[in-house]
Amino acid sequence: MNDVLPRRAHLITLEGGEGAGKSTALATVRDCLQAAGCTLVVSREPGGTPLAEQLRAMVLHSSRQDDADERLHPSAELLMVFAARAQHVAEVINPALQRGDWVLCDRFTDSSFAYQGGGRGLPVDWIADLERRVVGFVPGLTLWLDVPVALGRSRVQGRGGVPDAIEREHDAFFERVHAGFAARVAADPQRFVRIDASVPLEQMVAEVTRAVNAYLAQVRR
Ligand code: T5A
Repeated sequence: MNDVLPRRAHLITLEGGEGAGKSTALATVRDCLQAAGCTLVVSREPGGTPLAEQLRAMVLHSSRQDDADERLHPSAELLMVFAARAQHVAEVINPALQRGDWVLCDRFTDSSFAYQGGGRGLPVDWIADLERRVVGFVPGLTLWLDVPVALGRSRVQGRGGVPDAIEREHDAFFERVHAGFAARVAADPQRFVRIDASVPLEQMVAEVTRAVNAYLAQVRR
């Protein structure tokens, strides 16, 4: 599926399950790109524009209570993350890439395949169709921060705070999300670098730095 979509070399995305350490990895990638003199836009999904951030809040906080009168339907959730993405691609990502800037994005379309496809069980061909129509390209590099579900969950719990609608899901949901990411990587191994996110942070930072510098050397060859 992915192989028919063009790559955007200047788009780097970070993916992974809950508590994988994306915040630290994002700062590491940003530092590597800035050190290499790249002009950079850092963004996130769902979100990245005012409207897309409103959609994010609706997705993550619409049904906080288990006894809420109205739960967000999985297909509505999928369409909302893609509505946010349509806005983000049109307003932020495409203009930045057209200027020749780099874009570093915390989560992107692979999260929809993993969470709405794997986690919620929605048909992967729906998601692929939305990806083709709404986005039309894939990143040049995607770092998959791979952490066992139980470890990631324990880190998030250790951080405290009120869990959002997705964080309240059960372990079986997150195991399906993990399998969803693994399937994405297997389908497009050239785009992904798997980072072992179960190791101490300093080790993960070193692995991320190596991967990004190797990618920069390849793109600039
Ligand atoms: N979503 C998103 C969809 O369902 N569909 C979509 O299409 C998209 C784009 C977004 C949510 O939306 C869903 C997926 C998500 O549920 P988010 O803000 O990206 O929300 O969500 P999270 O993944 O939940 O982000 P987190 O901030 O919770 O996770 P991180 O960034 O991976 O975790 P981080 O860096 O905050 O780390 C958590 C804690 O663990 C520690 C950190 O210090 C921190 O305290 N930690 C480590 N400790 C020791 N060793 C390590 N290696 C560590 N790594 C992290």
